[in-house]
Amino acid sequence: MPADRPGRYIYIRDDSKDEFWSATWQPVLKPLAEKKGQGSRVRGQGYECRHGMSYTTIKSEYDNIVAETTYFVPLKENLEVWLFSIKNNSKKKRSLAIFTYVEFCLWHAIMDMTDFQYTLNISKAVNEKDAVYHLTGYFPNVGRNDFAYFASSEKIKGFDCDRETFIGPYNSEANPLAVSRGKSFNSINSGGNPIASLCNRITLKPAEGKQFVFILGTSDDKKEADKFIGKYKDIKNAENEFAALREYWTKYFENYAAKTPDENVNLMVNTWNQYQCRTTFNWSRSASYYESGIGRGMGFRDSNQDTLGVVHAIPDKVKARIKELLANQFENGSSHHQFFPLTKKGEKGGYSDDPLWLILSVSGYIKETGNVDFLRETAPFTDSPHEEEVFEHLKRAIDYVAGSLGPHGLPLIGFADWNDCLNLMGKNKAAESVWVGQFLVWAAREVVKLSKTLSKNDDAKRYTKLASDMKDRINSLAWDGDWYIRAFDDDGNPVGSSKNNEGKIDLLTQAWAVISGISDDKRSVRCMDMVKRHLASRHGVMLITPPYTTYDPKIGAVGTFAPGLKENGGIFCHANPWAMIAEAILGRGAQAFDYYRKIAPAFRNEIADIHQTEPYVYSQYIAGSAHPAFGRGRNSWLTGSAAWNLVAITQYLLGVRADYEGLVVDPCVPAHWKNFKIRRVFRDAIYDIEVKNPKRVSKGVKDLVVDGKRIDGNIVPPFKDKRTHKVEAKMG
Ligand code: IFM
Repeated sequence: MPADRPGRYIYIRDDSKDEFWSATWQPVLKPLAEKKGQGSRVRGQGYECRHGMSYTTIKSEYDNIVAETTYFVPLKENLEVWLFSIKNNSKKKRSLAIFTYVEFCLWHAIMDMTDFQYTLNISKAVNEKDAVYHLTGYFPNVGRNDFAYFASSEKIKGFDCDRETFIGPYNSEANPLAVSRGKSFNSINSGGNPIASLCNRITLKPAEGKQFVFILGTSDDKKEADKFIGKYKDIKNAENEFAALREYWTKYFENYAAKTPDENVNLMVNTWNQYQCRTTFNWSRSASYYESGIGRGMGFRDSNQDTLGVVHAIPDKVKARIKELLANQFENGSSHHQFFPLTKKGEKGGYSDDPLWLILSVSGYIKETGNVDFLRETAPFTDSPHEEEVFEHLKRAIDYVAGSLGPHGLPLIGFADWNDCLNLMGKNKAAESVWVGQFLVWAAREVVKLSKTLSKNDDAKRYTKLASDMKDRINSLAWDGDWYIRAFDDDGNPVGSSKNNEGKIDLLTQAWAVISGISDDKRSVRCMDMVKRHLASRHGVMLITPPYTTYDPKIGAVGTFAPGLKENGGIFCHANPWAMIAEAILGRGAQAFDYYRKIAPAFRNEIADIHQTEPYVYSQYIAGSAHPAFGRGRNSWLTGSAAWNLVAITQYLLGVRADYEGLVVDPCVPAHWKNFKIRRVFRDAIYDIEVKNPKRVSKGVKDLVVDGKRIDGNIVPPFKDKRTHKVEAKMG
């Protein structure tokens, strides 16, 4: 049974009472002292857990002993610090033993699962001074000699390196034998399951406290490991590293900060949403609580989208990531679906939308930085070392998608498009995606703008025509009467149409009709009204309705999910921002904001018992109305929801977005908002923007004053002068 057990614990033992508990409540589950108003759902679970930027602090109290541990990874070191403090709040002297415990993995995730007879016979962990070294890292076929280590800042009184010995034959992590008997076994590990447990003993007078630093690191150089062990003997070094981490995040957030009338919005855009964006950028979909790190690497479409959430803060890292992504494109313009972060090896293909996401990330990077020269830099292909200019890569992406059309002249859907589970292709190889057609129009128009910047007029003409033809085709073939259909199946029948019994309407083709600009005003309003009527719910906008009730091989994996879950009628938080953006383009600020607040985690804190996932990061989806757990979030953290929600709120609702010519100020907010402020770093200058809304409108900037001078239009030019510029925008 999978359980919330991270395999890293601190046990505290009162030797005079032969009693022990854990500083983090789990895994011993001893009833801890509750604080007034703490509101724990389980009696005795009175600990406080605070998550901040790159750290977690857990505080607890048992029998007047207060323990607090802050966990973090220093900025430039391959190790985790546990800054542990313990205080005696009782009136008596107390003799305590601190047992730490770390369970190691065996270095090679696949062999750990498929050939553990091997790994369990090569494991090795030993004690040296105040540390345990886990030396299993040698795999001849991997050719690396990494090891892990765990160390205490204080002299230890005992250790264990072997799990079975420490835990005992019939015990568990809740009552390890070494802890319950009050003494380490001093076991080493030579084959079997390696762990590191260190025992420190202290005596605390009343009101006396003590601090420890425990470090858990990995290295391939013993000297380096020992250097860090020495460094963290001094608590000050841990405190300094923690301060440096805080400083890092303070600086990071200085790139964008908003002050709006809504505290939940401020909380999301200024810290948590940006923080989640940075996490998804780092990890893509490769390893998390939900992803084991083996099956999924850096998603090609995912990583391209993830750049949107961080490009304002770390443009150079974004550029480097785009280069990696470009190198996963084939010479024919198609691309791998994912690649692995360590080996950089790509795999899988056949997703019809993948190639086009490159245009999103490259154009986003250029809009932010103004670095048009990037288009002239070169990158290789995944199937050829031959290098071509970035611009050429983008053209090939478009040409590939535009050259893979089906019977209606729409893009073939391939294995799937953005919706991984809409697998329509059958023996005719004829299924087509209307949404990829819309996305192609958006991408081609972006490439037209880039062509013009490079004075490539023939390209500009060619892609203008391509976009216009595709737009006309979609409008003549895919308008269902009230909304756009989603696709044509392998036999040419519509999917996402009023004619279907299930999956009658799909959010994607409505929102993207507006975003790509293919729909006229009438159709835009109509299809988004239909989104509200059929897909909007009190917990957010569902992806499709009604969900599929059975698996139909002609429709694909979407029908394997219970109705209301994931792509089968779930509230996909990744796709909801597209509804927000579409509503903002239509100028309907109240509706756009309503969609925003329905899924933004901070607003869902009030219903945390229903939502269940963390109230500070987006989940991939929230269960839709067809599911008994309607409103329950799932798969938090590594999801495109992070970047797209940040784009929707900052660029389309608060409305300040980077464009090729400068910073566009184009807010669309609830009409009752009086004013709000944004401070943003953009191309080597700082912009202090104040938006005033005296007429209480939702959209439209009437006056734009930059450094006291009125300017035409709503684009603030890039000053690139490292100075602060005051921008006043009056809506009306
Ligand atoms: O578009 C995908 C994404 O790449 C991974 N998560 C699910 C989304 C929708 O299928």
